[in-house]
Amino acid sequence: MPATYTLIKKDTETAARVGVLQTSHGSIHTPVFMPVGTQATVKTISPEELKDLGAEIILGNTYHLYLRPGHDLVAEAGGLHKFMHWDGPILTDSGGFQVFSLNDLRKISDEGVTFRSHIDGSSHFFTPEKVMEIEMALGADIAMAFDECAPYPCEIKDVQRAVERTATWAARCKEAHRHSYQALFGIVQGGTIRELREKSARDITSLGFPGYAIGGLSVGEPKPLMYQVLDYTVPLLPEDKPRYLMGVGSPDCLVEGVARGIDMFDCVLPTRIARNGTVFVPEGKLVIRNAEYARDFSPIDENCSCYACRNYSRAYIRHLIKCNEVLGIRLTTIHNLHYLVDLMKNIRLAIGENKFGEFRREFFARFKV
Ligand code: PRF
Ligand code: ZN
Repeated sequence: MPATYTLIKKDTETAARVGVLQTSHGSIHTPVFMPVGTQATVKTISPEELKDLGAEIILGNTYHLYLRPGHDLVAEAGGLHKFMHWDGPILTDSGGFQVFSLNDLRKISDEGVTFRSHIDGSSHFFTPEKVMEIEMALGADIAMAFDECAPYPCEIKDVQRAVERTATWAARCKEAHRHSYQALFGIVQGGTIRELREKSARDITSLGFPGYAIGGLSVGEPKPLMYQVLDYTVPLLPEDKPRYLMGVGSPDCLVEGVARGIDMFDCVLPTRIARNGTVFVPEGKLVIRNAEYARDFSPIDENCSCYACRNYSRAYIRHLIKCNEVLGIRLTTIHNLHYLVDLMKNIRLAIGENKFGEFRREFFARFKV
């Protein structure tokens, strides 16, 4: 059964909505945050711990898994779910972003992208057909089309070429994609140029996908500009399909994305900042490495019910992180993922009660960006 989306309730004050996305590995309640497991693991966290946190879907990366251990090896293991012992839903990103962000030696043509491995410098060629072959072998529940993400800032003609390539590549992806249960989502590009977003949305939606992502945002543009692009782009996407804002995961952006009608988010931010000792609290970000927490024997957040907050103090976690002890970054990672999963749960509850506008105002009265 390929992923199917059911819209359950729309907020009356904003464009926020709740829904359910059903896949063969379980249901996902939206809006949802997807923890990133680039190399077939959410760094330092076991699948059982992810389940306990309440994570309903995780993300894997085509680019990384193709280079190491190789998609053929993952297929031989029985697919990504079995290989990594996660039986819940998985989404794989196509490499359309990683190839551009991790490679300075890449060469793009209409046919595809030549790039060098960041691991051993070997040369590789990604085409839409190749990426579909890899994503089908990995066997995630949702595969992303191969796209071109233009940087920011960027000349209009380059954004335009990325929009055109993204459209022809999306059509080629759709043509090459055959899978019993895997859904293929299209990606809208267009940078911060309204006419190009409109063209890309027309191009991609006219191909007909079971879900749509907005790519090319959160690549260095100011947040108000990203919100503006969402304001005019989301309404161009069909209401009865899920909408995914790629690579966005700071709490304030999740609330603002949901307010504009986004259903799915992913980002390395919560797990990455956890590893350098930064945690989310209702007031914003807290740098637990700081000296001011050396004798703070209270939990990260006394109202948080995560494993770290139930059992450990800021002083202890700070000590572990200062000593580079693995448990320290495991605890901050567990807390940050729990914070976002909980935030999304509370957002869904608020939309369900038609109180999301109020939730948003209360959130920003406390949370300092
Ligand atoms: N395209 C793909 N993956 C992505 C992005 C994109 O534009 C982004 C941009 N924020 C993150 N991940 N394929
Ligand atoms: Zn916690």
